[in-house]
Amino acid sequence: MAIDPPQTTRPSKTAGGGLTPKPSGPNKLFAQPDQKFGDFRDDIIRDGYAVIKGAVPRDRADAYAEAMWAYLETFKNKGKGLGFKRDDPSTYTEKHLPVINEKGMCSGYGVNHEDFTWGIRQEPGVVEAFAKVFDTDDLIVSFDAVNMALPGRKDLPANKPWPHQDQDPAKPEFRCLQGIVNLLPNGAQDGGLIVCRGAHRLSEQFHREFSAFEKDPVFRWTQEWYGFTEAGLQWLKEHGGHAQCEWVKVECEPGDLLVWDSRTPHYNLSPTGDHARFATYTCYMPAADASQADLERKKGAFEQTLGTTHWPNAVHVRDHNQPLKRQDGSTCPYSGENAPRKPVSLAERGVQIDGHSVYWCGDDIVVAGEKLL
Ligand SMILES: O=C(O)CCC(=O)C(=O)O
Ligand SMILES: [Fe+2]
Repeated sequence: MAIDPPQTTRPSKTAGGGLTPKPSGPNKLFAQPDQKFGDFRDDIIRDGYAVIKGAVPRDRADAYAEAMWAYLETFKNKGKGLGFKRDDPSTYTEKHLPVINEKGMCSGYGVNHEDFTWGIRQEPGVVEAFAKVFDTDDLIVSFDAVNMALPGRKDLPANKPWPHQDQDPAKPEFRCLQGIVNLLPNGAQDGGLIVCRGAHRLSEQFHREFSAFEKDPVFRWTQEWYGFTEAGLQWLKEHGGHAQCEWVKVECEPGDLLVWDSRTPHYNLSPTGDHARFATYTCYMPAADASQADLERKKGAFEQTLGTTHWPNAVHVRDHNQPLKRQDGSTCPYSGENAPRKPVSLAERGVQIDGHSVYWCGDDIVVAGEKLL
């Protein structure tokens, strides 16, 4: 089923022809002590995460999920696909699918630029949540992966807990809010996000008093990540007060937006029942916080339809020369195909969504009077 993109208009240009993004205002989350908002932001401050119910209307969430099933069924092969059929669990194997890792993540193949990922990025209820958290209307958005964790996959290694934070321990302040738009019913057996409630508030102390002296830390492939060892988890247990640092499986419905402070320890689980987990990772940050180098990388990712991680300023862009490997050691036959099925039809560098400007990449963005690209 075709999903019409949400209504958008172009952001207005300044007299100089550029777009000047508004930086975060005084009500950015964690900018002041004792903030009270009376909405999901209070949950983030207290717990490190929140669920925004129905951020995407149910009928649209269902249409995005349907688009993802159809994507798998017709994958890259002019409608014929690799033989995956949603109603036939015997086809839930790597031979019939794009490469999806044991965590359910699929990146590459241009999936980050398919119509459903772009549609979700433009959902007003999703954008609105991030605009509130950062107290600015001017945002940039990530080109992050999708999660298509199918039940009963025996051809993948077990998805063991991988508790981590997604930001550099040396930068202890609130910097990033991560987001997941959930698209299928997601109960106790359906896999999904597990968070350590309230532990974002202990993060600075943890790194100062514990991780700084760790002898055998978990390997970090990027500075913007930290993995917890058993000893680190024990520290959290001992230092969390009542109902703090309890590990919680976030249950949610199609269309719910899950957000968490990147300092909140978290991981995901795979489905153990009969149902798939479908979700997209979607994350925004103030455009004014991006540097010129960030925007150039982001522009490159946009033009080559490559994926990023959750960082909207394109801290990491997927290397398109890196082959997508199956478990049997072979390379997926579609590994190098980075083009989405349809070219991304965003002629402009940004759009206005319910009064908020979301920039895809940096062409017209001006920061402090200087045109960046
Ligand atoms: O899939 C999830 O629920 C979380 C994955 C994760 O760790 C992340 O997106 O940073
Ligand atoms: Fe993460």
